[in-house]
Amino acid sequence: LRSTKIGLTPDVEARFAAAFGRAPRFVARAPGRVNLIGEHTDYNDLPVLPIAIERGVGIAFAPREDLRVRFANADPRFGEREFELAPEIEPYPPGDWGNYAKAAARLLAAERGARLGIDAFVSSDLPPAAGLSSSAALVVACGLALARANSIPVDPLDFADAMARAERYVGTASGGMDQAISLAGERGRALKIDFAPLRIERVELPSRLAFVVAHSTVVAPKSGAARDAYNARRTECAAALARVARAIGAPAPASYPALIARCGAPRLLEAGERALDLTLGRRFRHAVTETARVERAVAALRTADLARLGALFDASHESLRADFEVSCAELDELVAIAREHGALGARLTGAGFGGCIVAACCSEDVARLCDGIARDFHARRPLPAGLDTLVMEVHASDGARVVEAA
Ligand code: NG1
Repeated sequence: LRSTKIGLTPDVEARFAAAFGRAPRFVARAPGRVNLIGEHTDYNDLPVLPIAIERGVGIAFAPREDLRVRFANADPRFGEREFELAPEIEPYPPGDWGNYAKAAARLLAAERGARLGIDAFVSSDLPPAAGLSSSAALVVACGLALARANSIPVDPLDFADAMARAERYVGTASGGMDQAISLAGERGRALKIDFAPLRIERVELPSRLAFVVAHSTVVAPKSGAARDAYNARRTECAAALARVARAIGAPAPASYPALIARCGAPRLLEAGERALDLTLGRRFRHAVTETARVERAVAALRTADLARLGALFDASHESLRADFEVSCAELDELVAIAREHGALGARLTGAGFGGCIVAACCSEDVARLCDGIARDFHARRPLPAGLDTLVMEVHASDGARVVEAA
């Protein structure tokens, strides 16, 4: 798959025509992402370090002259959806894929004056609910399609911020990492992303370094049970912040970045230990130590210190397992197997509770690592429905675009 073809089935134009009786005018493409490090930090306004990948969501579309928004989907599990563009849109039942389209449509109607709908055909080569950000790719691609249909200008960071707010319509109190990397990603680079306000720093990836993603076979749908666990982590982090800020007399409004800038990580960790009980203490420790690991990972990439990067991946996984409690037995086993087969380091990526790991390795070790994982992990497990690829190399790729249909 070339990065210019993300998410599109080859016969997309014929299928669009079959669904809507005319030809598509444009194609919007939005990549998924792999977060290299900085997990469960974005909603604390702390930095993350993701790459956009060559897989994503593609939407072939044609503008309409009324408010109707019509969606067909290449995946037969996701049926057709049709609704009207409006500043308030009644959601489908929780878990319905159409809510991601409604999320983007509602925001563009409410905040950017969108008044023209689209006919749209969606296809994706991102495994859903795998921690590779299929949901944000879908929201971003829908948003870009509606923006183009309405001649609404798109500045990547401003639009990322809007799409992050838009996605909360589905009921997940998510941070803004996925939308930002999907819109601003760059080939060959990771982006260090900071929040409030959203800003990016480009980090060149050493040419010897490769990334392999492997699925744990545990599906963790963010619209289902994992949503409550995710939202609970966010609430716990906010409660921990409020208590520590009070204990050290920090001025309101308190934020994680402000506390780290004020005290430095070591003193802040001590304050956390004094002020917090077991669970909140562990959540707080993860947030603060993970932030230090992001900064160190940027330095390791800039100096091409791959062994150091691998050690930081390992430490991140351990913190997510023991302190943040978002791993599971399958993810832990997969991480261990990756290390046995030549990974420099490995960690769960995305929200956790299942989904994928990311392993860092030297380019020449990719095949050995993929084969080892397939043999020692996947060969012993049934394949979850709808997953075509369980282990793959990923490359840092360009962000979302709208182009004229061929
Ligand atoms: P995924 O892996 O897409 O479920 C979620 C959040 C991110 C971030 C990560 C954890 C959404 C759309 N995305 O990612 O903002 O908080 O978890 O680092 O909820």
